[in-house]
Amino acid sequence: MKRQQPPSLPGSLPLSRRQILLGTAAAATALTTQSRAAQRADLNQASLAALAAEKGLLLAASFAVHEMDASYGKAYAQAYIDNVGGITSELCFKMGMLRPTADKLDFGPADRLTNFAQQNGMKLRAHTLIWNDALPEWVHRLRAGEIELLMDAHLLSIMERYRGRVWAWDVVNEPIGPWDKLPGNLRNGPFYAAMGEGYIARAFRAARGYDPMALLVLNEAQTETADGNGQIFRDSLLALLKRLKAEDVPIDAIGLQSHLRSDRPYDMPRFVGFLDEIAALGYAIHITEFDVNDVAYSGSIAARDQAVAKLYRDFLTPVLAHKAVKVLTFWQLADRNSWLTYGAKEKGMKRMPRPLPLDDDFQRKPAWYALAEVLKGTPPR
Ligand code: 9MR
Repeated sequence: MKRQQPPSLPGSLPLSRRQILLGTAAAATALTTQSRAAQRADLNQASLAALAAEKGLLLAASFAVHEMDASYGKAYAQAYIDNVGGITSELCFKMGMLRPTADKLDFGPADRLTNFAQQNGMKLRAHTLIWNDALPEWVHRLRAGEIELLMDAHLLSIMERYRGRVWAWDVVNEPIGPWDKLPGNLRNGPFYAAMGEGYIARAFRAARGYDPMALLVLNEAQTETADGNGQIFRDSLLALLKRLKAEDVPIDAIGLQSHLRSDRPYDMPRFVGFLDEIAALGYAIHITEFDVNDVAYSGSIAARDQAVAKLYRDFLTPVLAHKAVKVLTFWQLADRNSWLTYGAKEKGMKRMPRPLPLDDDFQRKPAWYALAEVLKGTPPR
């Protein structure tokens, strides 16, 4: 059989095999570039919140009302309207904001936040009712009995006012703190000092009474890393949850904050095993404060953004695939508003962190696209 000659272009010499292969490779590259561009265009059309909702997930981000008053306030609010279906109060539901002094309740910012959520059809997570940290200074001067009264009064006044408008309450935040060397590795502070571990059960029981409809969440930090610290947090949290379960304490979901860091190790099968254990106790799981501190990534901004996007992919793919995980919340949406950025500015650092899906101008970063891809591939629950 006569060997077929490679096609020749008019007026040119027949193409060599190598040229054809090169041509094919170039065509293939052109195709992949084209389909990548098409994929990007496709993702560009996508709303992250809608993609997440298709999979039975709520996509959310923390929100700070004072940012609406900044020069970029309109773009700030719009970024949330465009990207998320839920918001978490970053500041205004904390005791220090609601009760700046012992004799005053200031509902202004929380009302504003609640209205913003309502006007835009967003689910609202109130963060946080009881936390042994970030308390107004006057609380530290109260006696044990007064702390008990304060806890009960606080839960009643805040939950009665916002009941029906809050979708989930972070009732207790960060109960674990191994550095305090207390039984169960619990974190010390006024509430623990006054009531011992019992403050947790008491807060949840009161919360259920004051708002029987909303989700009640126990929110914890530092459980994500594969190092010894992560292990202590995971073990201590699981042990606490088992004790609370045995006492029938009404908790609906466990919040895992997930402030990831580029300089820490992660072991996803191990972390997924931890999610399995929480789910086996009957709790839903909410990822409540996701961001990536890119402090250890070097190189250009583009290279750092790619590395951040990779950690988004590596962490979120198995986590969002877990059926017990119902919510993914970012801690802010755009780099300029991140607690990490404010912290870096305060320290006078030259290099600003880039932890979030949107940049300083609320434009999409590689992390945004990484999340969109992960959401597309996430199995529905
Ligand atoms: O991002 C929040 C920062 O602006 C506040 O100053 C700080 C104290 O209220 O809280 C930060 O948010 C924390 C959250 O409430 C609990 N988990 C860790 C978050 C980052 O520090």
